[in-house]
Amino acid sequence: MSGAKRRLVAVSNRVGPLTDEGKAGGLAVGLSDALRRRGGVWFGWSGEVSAEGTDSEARTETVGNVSMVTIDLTQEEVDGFYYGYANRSLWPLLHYRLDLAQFDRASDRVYRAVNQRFAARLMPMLRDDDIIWVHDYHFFHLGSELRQQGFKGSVGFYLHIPFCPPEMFSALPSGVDIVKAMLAYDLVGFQTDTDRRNFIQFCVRELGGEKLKGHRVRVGGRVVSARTFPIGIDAEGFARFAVSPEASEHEEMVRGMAGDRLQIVGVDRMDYSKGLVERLLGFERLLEDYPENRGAVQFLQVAPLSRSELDAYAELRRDLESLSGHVNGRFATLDWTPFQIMTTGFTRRALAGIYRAARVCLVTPLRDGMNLVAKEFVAAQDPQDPGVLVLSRFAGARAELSEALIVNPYSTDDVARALQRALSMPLEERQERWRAMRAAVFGNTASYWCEAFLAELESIPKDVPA
Ligand code: GDG
Repeated sequence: MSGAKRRLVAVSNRVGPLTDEGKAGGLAVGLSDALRRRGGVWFGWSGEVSAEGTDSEARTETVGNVSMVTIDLTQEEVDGFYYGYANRSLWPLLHYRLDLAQFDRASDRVYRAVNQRFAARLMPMLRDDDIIWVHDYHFFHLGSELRQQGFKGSVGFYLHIPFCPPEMFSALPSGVDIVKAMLAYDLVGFQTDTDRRNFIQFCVRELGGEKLKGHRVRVGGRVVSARTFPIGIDAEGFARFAVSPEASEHEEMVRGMAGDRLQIVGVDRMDYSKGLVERLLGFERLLEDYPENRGAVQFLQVAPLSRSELDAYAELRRDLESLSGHVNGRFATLDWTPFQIMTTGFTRRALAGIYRAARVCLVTPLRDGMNLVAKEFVAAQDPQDPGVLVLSRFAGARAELSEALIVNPYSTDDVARALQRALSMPLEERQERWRAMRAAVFGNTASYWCEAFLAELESIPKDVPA
């Protein structure tokens, strides 16, 4: 292989930021690093709605050797592609919530059409030896569309969310089409071995595929590589944030608010996959079963609103508000409010300070691809006085963070017991557990994740002109 790195073309629903480290999450950090190193294009939806939609003129913002290119969607495309198929069908289903998944063929059609349009708009930007990396459940069909439109080079796909078991995935009316479309990629990457196995099992059981050596699967004439690449964070960068003036100011504010009470913190988009209701019930059970905590702990949940146009999300908000009123009404005293929820977001530096003020971080999703909050919490801790991570067994992060207190988020008793243990954990044990988790978080960063995926994709031979 020649020394020069091939140009990278990344596709994701939303793009950027490329440079603003204060705003960038794990995906943006990893990708912008790789894009800067290789040069390339980052292509996605502008977030804008216009009458032209996917036919709109592309907006390009260029920073050094990287261009961020975006196009609009029409209102109909937003409704069918984004809210409809991606977030009413795929998101709940892939998070094992068949009860919440809605299927309708109109939004399936719009989803495919948007994938086809994105491929068509991308094609003229591509060079034969580009390496294309498509992200997440919004674009399952994009690779196959690129192939149909004649692209022969390397195309990889990464799924940021779980892949549910085949018995469940088969409920999706267009499930077979989705998996067949995934076979057009050279490499499909997953957060955990469980997700990867679920995908392979679907190929074997439902499509008559054959499992080959080296994490490959053959279906008909197609061979695809399916590998696990757990996503990481910019650990050094986040640890630096945690000692920035803005972080310290927020750390002090939270500590001031808590007084000499121990602080429990949760940070999640307001999404039913994050187990927020179950978590609050666990906190209520703590106060019920371990009364010594009454007046001695408080719980701050940061939960910025997300997808609030969808019924399931509006309902979750109502449930949380009423449960939080119930818990506070039941236990509050004149000088103590046990639970506080905030739906406005913070900057990343401020968040780092909030994590640092916490004695316990509750990360208890019912199902989560990875969960970067768990890793950010670890990176933000003070080595002299680290907090304790209580982590769901159903978060992808569990595979790397086994030194957290692992809980079943559906079990109110289990969450309450783990909270009690975390709140009374001696300093030495906290430090020991934190050191092990720190090693994991700093050992598998966003950049490492990105380069591991790209190296694997590049190692798969393609017959394209150099
Ligand atoms: C998907 C998968 C996978 C939260 N509140 C604020 C804020 N956040 C940031 C966190 C964290 C990010 O949002 C959330 O990331 P998660 O990984 O926890 O969850 P999803 O958004 O569901 O992400 C997930 C991820 O993709 C990456 O592959 O791990 O499993 O579901 O970075 O810090 N950021 C700011 N203010 C807030 O108030 N600035």
